[in-house]
Amino acid sequence: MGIMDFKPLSGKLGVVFGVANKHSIAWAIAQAWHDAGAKLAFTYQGERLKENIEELAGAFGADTLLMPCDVTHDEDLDAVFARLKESFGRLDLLLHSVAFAPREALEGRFLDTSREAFRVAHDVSAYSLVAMARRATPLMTQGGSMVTMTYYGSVKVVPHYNVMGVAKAALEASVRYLAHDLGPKKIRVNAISSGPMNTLAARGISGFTLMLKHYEEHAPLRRNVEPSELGATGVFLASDGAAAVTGQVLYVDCGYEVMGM
Ligand code: 0WE
Repeated sequence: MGIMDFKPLSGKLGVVFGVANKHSIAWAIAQAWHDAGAKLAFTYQGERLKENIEELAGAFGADTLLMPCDVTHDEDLDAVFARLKESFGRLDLLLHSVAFAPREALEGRFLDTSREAFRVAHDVSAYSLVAMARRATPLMTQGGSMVTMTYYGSVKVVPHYNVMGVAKAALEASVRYLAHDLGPKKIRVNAISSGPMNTLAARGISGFTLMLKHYEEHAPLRRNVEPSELGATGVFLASDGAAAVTGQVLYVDCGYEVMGM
């Protein structure tokens, strides 16, 4: 038996929110969960992204459950978890890898954030975890693991991250409160704080290439994070190896977060 035959998530049933294309962090973690033996269902946001996900998830078998879901619509979330109950009967893993703030809110001053941009950023990027967790809980009858993605801009000022930083702070606090509520049910809730990644969400952010270069020069490991490394951390958090880990923000950033200058 080879080392790759070790399947820490064998028999686990999971749902993944946030795959847009092959560069998505959600896709990196989904592949790692799949390789570790999990059976996965996926949601996609809008018809625009349906073809992408069909092509990607098709590799996991033609019967892979794919469901449309706008995380700001309660009816969409209700339908997703109803179908998960029908198809899987139970749920063990949930990946939340969803964020959005209106473009203009990520460009100028935080001071100028509109009420609507603030609301949308928090609804999509933070409340959606709570909305998913509440619906997933009754399906996690044997305990479970929920994982979300965050970024250091929640803790320190990263110029232009603006309202997303405030929304990620709300997300990280939500992780702690959910961990408290769900611990008695053996459901763990954690966040991965990733270094910057070259994904669709990062594309077009002015100065993003410079930001990758900055991390490469200043992170203790002197490089950027690989998608497969987020995958491996996702497998750890989902596995029994992390059975005593909940409510945490785990930095997977090549050590950048420890630096004071
Ligand atoms: O969380 C993020 C980005 C999430 C994101 C990206 C976009 C781009 C397109 C949320 N909303 C939008 N809205 C859009 O219209 N990251 C951690 C990546 C990121 O984004 C930044 C960063 C980093 C790092 C924006 C400004 C400064 C740094």
